[in-house]
Amino acid sequence: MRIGIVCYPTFGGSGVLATELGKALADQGHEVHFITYKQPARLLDSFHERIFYHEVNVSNYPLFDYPPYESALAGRLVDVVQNEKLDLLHLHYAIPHAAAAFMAKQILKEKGISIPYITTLHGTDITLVGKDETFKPLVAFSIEQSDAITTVSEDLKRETIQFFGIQKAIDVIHNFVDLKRFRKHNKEHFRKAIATENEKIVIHTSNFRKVKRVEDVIHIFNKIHSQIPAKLLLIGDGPERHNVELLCRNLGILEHVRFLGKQDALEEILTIGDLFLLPSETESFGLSALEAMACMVPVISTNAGGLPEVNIHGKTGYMADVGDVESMGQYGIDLLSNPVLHQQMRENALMQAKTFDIKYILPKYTALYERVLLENGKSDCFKNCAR
Ligand code: GMT
Repeated sequence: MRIGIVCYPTFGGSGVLATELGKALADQGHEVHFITYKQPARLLDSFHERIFYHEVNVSNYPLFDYPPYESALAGRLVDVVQNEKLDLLHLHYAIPHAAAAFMAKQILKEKGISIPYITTLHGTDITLVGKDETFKPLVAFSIEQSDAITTVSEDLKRETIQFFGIQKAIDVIHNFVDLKRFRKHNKEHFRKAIATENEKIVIHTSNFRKVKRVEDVIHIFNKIHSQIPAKLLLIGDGPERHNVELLCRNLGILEHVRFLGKQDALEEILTIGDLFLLPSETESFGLSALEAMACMVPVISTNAGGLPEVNIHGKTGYMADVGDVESMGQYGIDLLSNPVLHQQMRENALMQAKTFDIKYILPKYTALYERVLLENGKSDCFKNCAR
């Protein structure tokens, strides 16, 4: 198949997932075209003969206080579909990708070209941004017009139906992890460099947006640290970073907290972790928790959104209500002070992560592509185009 993937090229979960999916499809012999405004972060380190990148350039004409990205994307989609003879488009994140794909599809139809599009909803496009009344009519319409819709959790499917009243069937295809990359490595030297006194290592990774409640991470860590010698590694960056640093300073724990910024080789850091914290306000799935679990790191998270589909309370870690930092801190103490329980949870975390192995999830996407192509009378292209 020749597949066009549209995503946000940043370090966010939806962009990461879309890029890893594209790489896996290319490994299987499909031709993958990324269409976005910047080279996706996880594509930068590799070259693949079947992966192509098409940049969307938005004119910065002085009249445009708000450069029309959606129109530029629609125009680029028309061009790429037509010239690269794409079979289908797969959009990650509804806003503004689904609307741009709808426009492109209509334009191409006039030219006698049929291009089905699949929209994968990742979470904040529905739970936060999608709930902005300004976006609602366009988001609801362009999702509904998709040839297929997927969500990354059962919970997000429920939310989407409830809020947008979507009538079309929604397939749930969970996030996946590449267990060959995310696994426990022996990095004792790195661990010793960070935890010079053999402290426990607690990790959080996110884009430091409000929804992640990174200040709660600090309060949870503070409670753990009051009883167990520990270090906190914070990976990622974003708007809350400054407040978080200030809070660490006010609590007098800054020397036990390391801000590592954005990191590519996440697996090398996760592998030295004893505990992963994800106290988000909402989380449609929680890819970062899954990646930690694959590295045998138990997770303490909230029970919001799709997190209970990933983190199993009392087995792979613990969950508590949003904002309940006391309980999350106490769970951390219980876990880190009990080596037998800790080891058991490490193993359970890996077992659970294995159920989301890319080898189980990728066929769900390819089966969906096949179905959509068949429904659109493009069965030949499915048979002929896999190389
Ligand atoms: O976590 C973020 O804020 C980034 C966001 C994104 O869209 O890039 O991640 C969302 O998509 C991920 C991949 O499907 C999910 O694992 C995350 O749970 C989801 N984030 C939220 O729902 C807050």
